[in-house]
Amino acid sequence: MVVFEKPKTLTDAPLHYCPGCTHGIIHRLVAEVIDELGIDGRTIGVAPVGCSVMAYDYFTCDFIQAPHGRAPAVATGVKRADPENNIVFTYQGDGDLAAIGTAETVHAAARRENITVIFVNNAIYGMTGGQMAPTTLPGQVTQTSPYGRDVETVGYPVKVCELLQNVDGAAYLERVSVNNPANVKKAKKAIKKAFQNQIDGKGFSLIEVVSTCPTNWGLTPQKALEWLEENMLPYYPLGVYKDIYAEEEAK
Ligand SMILES: Cc1ncc(C[n+]2csc(CCOP(=O)(O)OP(=O)(O)O)c2C)c(N)n1
Ligand code: SF4
Ligand SMILES: [Mg+2]
Repeated sequence: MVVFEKPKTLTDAPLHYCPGCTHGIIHRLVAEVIDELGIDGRTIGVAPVGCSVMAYDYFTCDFIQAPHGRAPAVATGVKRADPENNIVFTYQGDGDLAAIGTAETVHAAARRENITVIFVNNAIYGMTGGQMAPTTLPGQVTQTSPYGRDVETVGYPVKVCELLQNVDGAAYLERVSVNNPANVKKAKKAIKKAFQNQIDGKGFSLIEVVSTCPTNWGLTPQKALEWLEENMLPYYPLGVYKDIYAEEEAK
């Protein structure tokens, strides 16, 4: 008999996330992967500043909370301190990873740090009340773009997978979503591969999860999923952006 249980790597703490927020699903997928790979005793997470700042309350593994945007730098230190034993992942929002933390992200990839990055792209600064993020879509209304993001004045969204595709050190980049059950399964597979790559010493892996923020998008959970499908996915197409080992094997 298959029993649907909470992953062992999640604590009993109730999640503080808003109804319909995809952070909870992504936490669960990361925890399931840690359980299945049997790495709970040696995994260390690095929490960002953002809505997931308190991720350390929800996972049973060790956690460090990094200053805004600095998670890849902190993860680098933790990984290099004991590369054979430590399995290190960062969990970061788009404001954290693609605005204030852009340099840390790009250089950790360039150095091919053997870490796993979980990047939650919800096109907005959720925690601080819905300001425009680097990934906010053209025309998207936010607290700081009340007439819609005007690319003429504030520039174009940053596409993280496409950007890192051109960084030689990046080993594995995939963009997934958790907007329906089929995509949740694909997201888990990608997250698992990103952790397995680290176990195998393969280097920098980043999984971008196209996500919702119903609260700051001003939508119900259901409408937020529809908005994601209609607006986010055409701009941020899902798929593998880089997998150097698959490319080498195919040669
Ligand atoms: C150095 C610094 N600058 C700015 C902030 C304010 N701040 C806190 S969270 C945040 C953005 C969070 O957005 P994101 O990373 O997209 O995460 P989300 O809440 O959407 O999951 C900002 C700008 C801060 N805490 N520290
Ligand atoms: S503000 Fe947005 S990202 Fe933050 S918990 Fe609520 S729905 Fe999730
Ligand atoms: Mg965000």
